[in-house]
Amino acid sequence: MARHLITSALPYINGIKHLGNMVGSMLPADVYSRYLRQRGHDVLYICATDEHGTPAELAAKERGVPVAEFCAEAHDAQKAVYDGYALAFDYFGRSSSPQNAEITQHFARRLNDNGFIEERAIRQVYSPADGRFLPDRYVEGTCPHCGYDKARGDQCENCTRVLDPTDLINPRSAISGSTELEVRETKHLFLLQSKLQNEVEAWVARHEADWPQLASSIARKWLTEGLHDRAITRDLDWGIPVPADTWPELAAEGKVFYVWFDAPIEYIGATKEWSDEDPENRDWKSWWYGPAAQDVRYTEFMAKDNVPFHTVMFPATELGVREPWKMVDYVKAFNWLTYYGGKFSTSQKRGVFTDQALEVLPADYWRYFLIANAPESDDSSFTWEHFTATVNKDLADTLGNFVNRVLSFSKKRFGDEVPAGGEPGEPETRLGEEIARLLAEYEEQLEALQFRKAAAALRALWSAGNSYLEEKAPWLQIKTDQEGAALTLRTAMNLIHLYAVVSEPLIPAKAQVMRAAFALADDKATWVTPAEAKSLTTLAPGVPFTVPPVLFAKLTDEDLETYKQRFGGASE
Ligand code: B3M
Ligand code: ZN
Repeated sequence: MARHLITSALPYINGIKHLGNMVGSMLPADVYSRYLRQRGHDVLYICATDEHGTPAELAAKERGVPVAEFCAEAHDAQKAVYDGYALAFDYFGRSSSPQNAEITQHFARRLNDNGFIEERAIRQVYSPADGRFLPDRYVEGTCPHCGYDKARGDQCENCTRVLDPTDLINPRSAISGSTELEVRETKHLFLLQSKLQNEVEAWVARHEADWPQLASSIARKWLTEGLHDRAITRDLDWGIPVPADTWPELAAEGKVFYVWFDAPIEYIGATKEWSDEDPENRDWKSWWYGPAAQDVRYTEFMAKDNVPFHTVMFPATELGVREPWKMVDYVKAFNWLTYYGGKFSTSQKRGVFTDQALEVLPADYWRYFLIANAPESDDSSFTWEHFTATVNKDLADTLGNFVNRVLSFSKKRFGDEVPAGGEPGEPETRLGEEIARLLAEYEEQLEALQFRKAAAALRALWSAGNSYLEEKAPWLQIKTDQEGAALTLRTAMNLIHLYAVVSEPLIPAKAQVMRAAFALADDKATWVTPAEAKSLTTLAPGVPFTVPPVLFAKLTDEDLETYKQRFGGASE
């Protein structure tokens, strides 16, 4: 039993996310957390909304509500969607919490004490047309590295390089589009990352061998470019204030910390939010600080554009604080999920948003499809054709049909209890060995955080049941050999119970339905041992069962057409 701290990149507050967003962060983190919990590990899965920064401010302005009110509502709206997907966070916090403010200010003071923060007068982009200083991401232009013409002043989405607004070619205001930009002088705090370059490099070198190639290559690229000192404050009304005890002048001017400075700290902040709800039983520091946190294994989930911040910038902050804060052990990074090969786009209404997807079908359909097609080694494309075909083949035919066929046939012939039947023979031994082998493969892939391969192994487990059933054909067997047919059905029911347990990380709701089909006293999804997988006799004769409704609906050509009409398909 180990202690696992798991975080997924914090979804930004301004709006409901699309499916691509969820498959690259929260969903795999949830699958991994559920798996580890079932194996008996001590798991803490933390996430939160990332609430500071300009987009929140602007979204609130657009809605005509105070930004704090906007964020509170938007947080609840996002949380409701994630509940809809059964994302089992231990805590889903808010980066605007007092806990985060306290820890962020503490980090800044410590960085300052250690000589890693400096106050500098800078010349910043000011837009007279908008009447304000433009934060980095509100300056747009052409990327000097790759030529992408919609690069933002903080980062180029196309080549993932971190930028400064003044790097951009042909800069313009992203708010008004105005190109009449001025540069004015103002004071900000700078994090002297250049002083931490060697330490970060040494830290990455100690860890990158374990990381997936996607994470280590991005970290390396960033380190090769060299760590630059970065402004960590902004001129905004909304954010964590610069502490007045340390920087009275900047505090008086109303400077706040840059959203990317406080967002990763919210992983800690949200853990404290969790702990503060039940301080007698929860100890946030034991997950994050000092010797108590030494046995914690910390895994972060994120899409590739977030990798530089997690492998280089946040580690630089943590190192510079010079306190024993827990640093990440494993960075699981994802490529993009595309929509028919193109970008998911909010503004162009292309693609599927997480709330809309739930209007179409229940969460487990999505969870399974997305994990089975997670953009791990490469980008992966969502199409409705692929989605409906996968649902029909894997979920409706291979799993759902098996469950229903076995249970309804047995009920018809042998009544409401698991039948006894004769002693297991050669086919059962062969099946047991196959199941044990596939289960080991599934466990290995989950432990290696290889989600597509894990889904493939799970599918193979379901298929093995189908092959066994075809081979034994109890519907023929029963004509000549009642005992034999009963054995086949009892074995198949044991498979259903095993599926109910091991499918839980991917399809928790349907797994629960499968488990509940059997009237077991102890309905816990405790993981299956290799011996149980091999013997397939955990479910004893005489256990009452019921036949659940069809687990997964088969999708028709009309369904497919409806989805494409509603969301746009290949030709759009
Ligand atoms: N909120 C993701 C984004 O908005 C960002 C992740 C923060 S993780 C600390 O692109
Ligand atoms: Zn670029």
